[in-house]
Amino acid sequence: MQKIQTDCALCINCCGIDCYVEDGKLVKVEGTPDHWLNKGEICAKAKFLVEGTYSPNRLKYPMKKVNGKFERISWDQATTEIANKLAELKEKYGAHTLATWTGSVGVEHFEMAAFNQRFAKAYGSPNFFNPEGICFRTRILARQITFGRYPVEQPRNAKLIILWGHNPEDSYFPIGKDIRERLEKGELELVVIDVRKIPLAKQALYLQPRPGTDCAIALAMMNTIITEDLYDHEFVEKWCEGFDKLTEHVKKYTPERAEEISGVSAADIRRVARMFANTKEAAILEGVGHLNQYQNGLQTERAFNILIAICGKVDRPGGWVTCPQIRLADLRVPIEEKNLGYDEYPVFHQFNKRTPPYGSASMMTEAMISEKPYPIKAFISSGSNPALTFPDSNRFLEALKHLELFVSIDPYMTETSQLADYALPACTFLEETGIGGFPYAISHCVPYIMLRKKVIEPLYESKPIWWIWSQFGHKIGLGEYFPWKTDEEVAEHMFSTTGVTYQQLVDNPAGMYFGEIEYELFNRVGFATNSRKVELYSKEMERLGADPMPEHVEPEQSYVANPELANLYPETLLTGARNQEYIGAQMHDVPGLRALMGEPYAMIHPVTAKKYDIIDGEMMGVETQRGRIKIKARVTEDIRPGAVSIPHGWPQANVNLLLDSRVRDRVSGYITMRGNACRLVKIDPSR
Ligand SMILES: Nc1nc2c(c(=O)[nH]1)N[C@H]1C(S)=C(S)[C@@H](COP(=O)(O)OP(=O)(O)OC[C@H]3O[C@@H](n4cnc5c(=O)[nH]c(N)nc54)[C@H](O)[C@@H]3O)O[C@H]1N2
Ligand SMILES: Nc1nc2c(c(=O)[nH]1)N[C@H]1C(S)=C(S)[C@@H](COP(=O)(O)OP(=O)(O)OC[C@H]3O[C@@H](n4cnc5c(=O)[nH]c(N)nc54)[C@H](O)[C@@H]3O)O[C@H]1N2
Ligand code: SF4
Ligand SMILES: [Mo]
Repeated sequence: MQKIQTDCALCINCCGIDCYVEDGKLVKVEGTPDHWLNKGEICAKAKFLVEGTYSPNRLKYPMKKVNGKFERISWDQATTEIANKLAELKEKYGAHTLATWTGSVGVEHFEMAAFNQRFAKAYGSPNFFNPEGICFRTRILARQITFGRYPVEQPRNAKLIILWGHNPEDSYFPIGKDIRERLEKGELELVVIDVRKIPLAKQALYLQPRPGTDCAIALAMMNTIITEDLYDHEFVEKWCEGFDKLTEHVKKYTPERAEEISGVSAADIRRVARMFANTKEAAILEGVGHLNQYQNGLQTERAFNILIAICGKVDRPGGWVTCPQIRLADLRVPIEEKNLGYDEYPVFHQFNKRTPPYGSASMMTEAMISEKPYPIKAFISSGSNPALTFPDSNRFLEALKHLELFVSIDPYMTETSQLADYALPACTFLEETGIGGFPYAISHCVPYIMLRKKVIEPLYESKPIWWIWSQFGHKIGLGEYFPWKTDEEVAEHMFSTTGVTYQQLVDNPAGMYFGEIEYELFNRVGFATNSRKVELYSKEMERLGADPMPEHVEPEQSYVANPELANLYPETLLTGARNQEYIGAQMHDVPGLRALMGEPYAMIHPVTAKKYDIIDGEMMGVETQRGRIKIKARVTEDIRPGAVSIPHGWPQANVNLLLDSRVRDRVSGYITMRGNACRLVKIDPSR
């Protein structure tokens, strides 16, 4: 049996794994014992990587839809026909008629996003979309607004962690494991602020807010910290811009007012504020997307930034620290044309004249449907399953009807691939050599890179993602942009700007770790904002038409903002809390994982259940203005009364049928995935 050390690209954590191969077949997966991150452990998903890889749901060959049915075709035919159609559509509608899309896999599979963008932009279209338009960009942008750079959580050095809208034991397995271990050793104090009483909350000071009110809590914590003179005077005086304005601004956010808004007691708010300000090594550890995917998401993130800043916890051990970033080669081709969303969401697209290389996802479906500002007629999705994961399936399905070409590239025959004109089989990360590890510190990870090694030969006719985009390129006359011939050449090129060679990564199979953090970096370089200071008050946000300091804004469908709607839909829908067993809509067909979590369920409190006469385990309806799904009830004390928490990505209970992509964060344009008004419906068992 051969052992191949590589990284697990199933999720953003990128743990180290040892893959065992016998006769060319993957037979076993274990954690790499000396990997700095997961130290030999792997989560439920990775334990079933063998079953997942050899799933009967693998897409074996390129398929073309003919008269509503898929037919097997050759790669040559598929790529030639798609290239010809793209050329025709460009002629007819202009290059911006192409939209390309990649999902969460495009975040940890670097070639995927790189080649996707390279093709779209070489073709002449600005329309590249990815999770940056719905998932984690808001947290990055808000921190760039505040600090001029992107400091991230450093939980391993913290003595106090506020887990704020984040359940890492499910979503960030190695971080969650670390937190639990340190808690058990007594090295750590924990505060959990979450609508659900997550397992870690049982060993923490636990605060349970009304959904979407976290910004008010953060503002009231600032109120306490300033009133009680607990802030870091030296840091504030030297490094913060707008403290006087902030002091005035937060006066109205007394803990008592925040209690009225959030339901968390004023005493608890004061207590947490004091603990946080008085613990030197303390950090807010928040969800990657969760609170950003509320209607006041960007401003909530700004409030967290400001809390960190006035307590002097930036660029200091255990707080939020600036990590060195490893820059992979940039494969993007420059393009002048504006992104979709540029005018509608100026903070997102124009902050300090920095234009992101992707459009607002919510505008993509709108443009397909309205043909404004121009028709989008071609859509290529890779590494994503938007038919299930796009936060408003109805809108996504409606948008598809307007297309003249729809291609889905995925190792599996997904719900999205089923709808496509062409379904093309991609390799899984185990079947191609590429970039591994995580060179950019996006969340609470530190940058490190690995060689993601080919473990097995591509199954069936699967092809590496770079090869597929390159074929489109060669066949449409853009061959000069795609000179690479092998996985290794691509990886070598992408590593060429990192200062690390391909050979060094071959020699260091557990990866190379660039964790050297310069504390108090500000003393050397200041902050990269216009004022060179931390901007508590952002003039640039004000110029772009947004509040310069965060305010509490009610989710527009909350019972406070819209009592009439609440008469019909009195409960609050929360979607997408992660389960360790699954990633996005993936792996639901893996028997080993199904044995652990066989079906989706909606968490509801006994008080909510009683109101509708629903018992634990019963199938019930959940309805919003957008639609209805049927799902099993899990009745538990571990959720706030009135909240209904449903995971996303399940075909038999697709929660995205309940969301409305027109309900958005007005600053970032993010589609609201939580805080929507809903109701439960007792299903008559006799019907
Ligand atoms: N209601 C609701 N909706 C949500 C969310 C929510 O919280 N609530 N969360 C949102 C967020 S944050 C995100 S990031 C998105 C995620 O949305 P998606 O990215 O669409 O989610 P996945 O189902 O993980 O899709 C990834 C796809 O990539 C495929 N894949 C895996 N490996 C490879 C590979 O190597 N090559 C190729 N070509 N394909 C590969 C998988 O088979 C899978 O089909 O969902 C969003 N949708
Ligand atoms: N196993 C697994 N891991 C994943 C993923 C996956 O699909 N599966 N997806 C990956 C992706 S794409 C992303 S973006 C991240 C997402 O990761 P996160 O955004 O960190 O999501 P969770 O860790 O599930 O934690 C979110 C918590 O927020 C709570 N919450 C909901 N509403 C509120 C509120 O209004 N206030 C407060 N305070 N809490 C609230 C929920 O109850 C939940 O416990 O995870 C990544 N990791
Ligand atoms: S948390 Fe699990 S799925 Fe994610 S990288 Fe680690 S082992 Fe793989
Ligand atoms: Mo995400």
